[in-house]
Amino acid sequence: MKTTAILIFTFIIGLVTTNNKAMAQNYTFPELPYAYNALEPYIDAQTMEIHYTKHHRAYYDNFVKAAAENKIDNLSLEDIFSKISAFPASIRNNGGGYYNHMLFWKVMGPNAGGQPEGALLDAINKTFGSFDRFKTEFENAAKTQFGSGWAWLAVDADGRLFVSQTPNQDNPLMDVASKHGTPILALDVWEHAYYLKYQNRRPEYVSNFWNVVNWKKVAELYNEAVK
Ligand code: MN3
Repeated sequence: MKTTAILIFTFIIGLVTTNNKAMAQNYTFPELPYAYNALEPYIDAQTMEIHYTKHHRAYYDNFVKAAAENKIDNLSLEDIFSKISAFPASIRNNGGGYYNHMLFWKVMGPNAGGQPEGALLDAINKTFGSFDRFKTEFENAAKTQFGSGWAWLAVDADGRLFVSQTPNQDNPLMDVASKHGTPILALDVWEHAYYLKYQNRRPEYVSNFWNVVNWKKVAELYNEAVK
């Protein structure tokens, strides 16, 4: 009787494990939501294609591999980032690269630019004084990030906006970030993001970014983050 019970228990555990394995691969490589040349002339087609098919793809592939090796591929990226200091560099760098580029593609688009409306614009005006002052602060974060990294607009736990910068592929969701929150706007300032067109002129790339920001999408992300 006892043996039967153990056998049944083992069988159930086996089922659960198998089910977990089937669910484990919960990461997907997203479609680019526009054509490679859609952000011309501000971001050139060749940069977009290499950035998406080579750089982003490599972060994704390496993250999936590292997540499986570390047996954390049943966790969401948000869960992993919230305790990223406990994981090896392969998870931090590749998981960050995977997530950060997904957000970056989403917050840009053709026929974009201008400025946000509604609750997001109100929050920007309240936090930074004006939309122009916000732009200056964000541009400074992007220009002064030493070496490779990202500039962010994010929402903290109290629903307040902040601008920050992170090195390498870190992001504000990570427990190692100096300012914590949910990112709603991202700008990649790695040289691979701009060098073909702008060479060393990062400030020009940064100021042209405003022409391709999809504020409708950023506003959606803001509304979700403050819910
Ligand atoms: Mn990049």
